Amino acid sequence: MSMFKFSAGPWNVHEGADAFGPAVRKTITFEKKVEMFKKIGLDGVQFHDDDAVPEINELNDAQIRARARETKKILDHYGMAAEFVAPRLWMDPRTIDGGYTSNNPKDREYAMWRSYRSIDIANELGCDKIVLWLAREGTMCAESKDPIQSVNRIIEAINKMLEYDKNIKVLVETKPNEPVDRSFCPTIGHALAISSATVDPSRVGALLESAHAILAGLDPANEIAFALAMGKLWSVHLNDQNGMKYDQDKAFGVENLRQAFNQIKVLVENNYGSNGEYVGLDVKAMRTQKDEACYRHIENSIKMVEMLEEKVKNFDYSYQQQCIEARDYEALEMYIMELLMKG
Ligand code: XUL
Ligand code: MN
Repeated sequence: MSMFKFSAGPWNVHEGADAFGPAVRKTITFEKKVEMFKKIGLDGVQFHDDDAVPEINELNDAQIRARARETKKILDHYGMAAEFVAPRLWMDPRTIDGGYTSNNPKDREYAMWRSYRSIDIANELGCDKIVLWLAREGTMCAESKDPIQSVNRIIEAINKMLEYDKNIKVLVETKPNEPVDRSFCPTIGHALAISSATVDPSRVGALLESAHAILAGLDPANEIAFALAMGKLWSVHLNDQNGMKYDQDKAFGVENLRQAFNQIKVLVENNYGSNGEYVGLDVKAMRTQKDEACYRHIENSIKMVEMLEEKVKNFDYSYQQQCIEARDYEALEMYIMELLMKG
């Protein structure tokens, strides 16, 4: 039994289309996904604004709130909570050049409209967290945006959200690239610098995704630790990633077990979750997976977390101390290997 609450997003169960091929699995309704999420042991659902309110662009503010209340009813029916709402600022023709950092003022206005509506939706769903994955807030052509003005535009956008709602918290989900070539906010350190430059740093924190840290050439456990040290780790997206290539969103721990162990170790040791934070999973099923087994990657990720929690419980801290005192890190390293490989 895990000490953590788990969440996932409806996009984590998908039809399997990729950049080179069409869908291979049937579409599953939102309600069915929520029902299955509950069954496999999740406690919360992560939302993009249009996951909660489909066709959001076609609706007025009151209609958006009403539609969000319908979604809330489904959550309530299955005893599930909403973890966060994230404005989807990368799909619309008005966000081709980014949202908050677009060179077009009309597009920036649209990005704010989606952000305010995300806050309205969060209020209807009973959650106080807005996640900003700054998907296109960067460049494909380095000279196409002023990098200083762009950072300031991100800060300004967050300030407007903080002012729009005095209770809402903003979590910046960092990622160094994809879909852009160069992001303006690639790592947790960047997110926290942005936080400190806003009108209310106490309401701006971070979400660390394992794969995104790996894409930045960083160790996800240390990124988690950095945010924890600053009291700013308000969510995580645990998953895995084979090296610095496209964003893979593999099941947690399947590529680098030691790195996964260290993520769970730092979360457990610091009592992550004691303020209601979720262990979010942002994992993608392999395209080869058949319809009937298309939740397996989420189930496997939960299992990996649980098994690694067990390893942390069995971790011999006095032996660690002994190795540190003797400065015998080879012995410590071998101890970790044995801990992870023995039954
Ligand atoms: C993209 C990613 C997103 C965010 C939510 O890489 O991780 O799914 O987690 O917008
Ligand atoms: Mn993510």
